[in-house]
Amino acid sequence: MFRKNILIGLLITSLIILSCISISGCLDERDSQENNTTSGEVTEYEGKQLTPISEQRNNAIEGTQYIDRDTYELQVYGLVENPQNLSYEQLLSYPSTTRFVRLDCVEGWGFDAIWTGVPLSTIFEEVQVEDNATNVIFYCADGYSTSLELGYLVENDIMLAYELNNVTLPSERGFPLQVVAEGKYGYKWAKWVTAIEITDQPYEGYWERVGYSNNAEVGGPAFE
Ligand SMILES: Nc1nc2c(c(=O)[nH]1)N[C@H]1C(S)=C(S)[C@@H](COP(=O)(O)O)O[C@H]1N2
Ligand SMILES: [Mo]
Repeated sequence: MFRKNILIGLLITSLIILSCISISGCLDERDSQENNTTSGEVTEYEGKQLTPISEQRNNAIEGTQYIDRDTYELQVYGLVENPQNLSYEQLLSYPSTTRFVRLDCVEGWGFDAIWTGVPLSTIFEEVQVEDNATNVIFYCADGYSTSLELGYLVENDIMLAYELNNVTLPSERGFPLQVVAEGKYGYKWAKWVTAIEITDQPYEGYWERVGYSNNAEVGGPAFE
């Protein structure tokens, strides 16, 4: 009789422990299951719905690049008075800007997000871009490259983003930096940027070289 009571007691105790574990597991996951987001990620900004990072597409030419934050440097050179290699910490230390921008891939898909980063004009001031400069080339860790006009970047206050939907850019999304080329097709949104060259020549990047428009204005022709 005594042994039977102990056995029943043990059984009840273990049932209680097991159910506690499963309930707390459910509570932890409930947040991210409801809206399918990474922890800390925001899903709305100034009344606009954002696309969860998990639902944003990634079609990079060589797959995800993994960049070490501690050894990373952004090289900025070309038609500048003061070429610089900027560390990740230096990039984070500049005044940041945040805004809602939609990415539209030329293939017809897209997503809405908020981006936080450093305005390129801040970096241009830092390196002292020369007066005759007209174009900016972005080189990436996967061998990808693209270019944008200096005037477009300055006039539209285009940023190099290090955060997406309020979280640090995940590696698959371009850590440490992605160009938020507002109003331009996705192939201008260079990810895993490692170098920026300032030039006075037009430049054709990876997709531009095979015929995609170098202007790349969203809504405009894909090819030129
Ligand atoms: N380094 C690098 N950047 C890149 C690409 C790439 O292949 N490599 N693809 C471009 C294209 S075609 C698009 S549509 C966007 C997609 O950006 P996302 O991964 O943020 O969705 O990244 C752009 N930037
Ligand atoms: Mo794209």
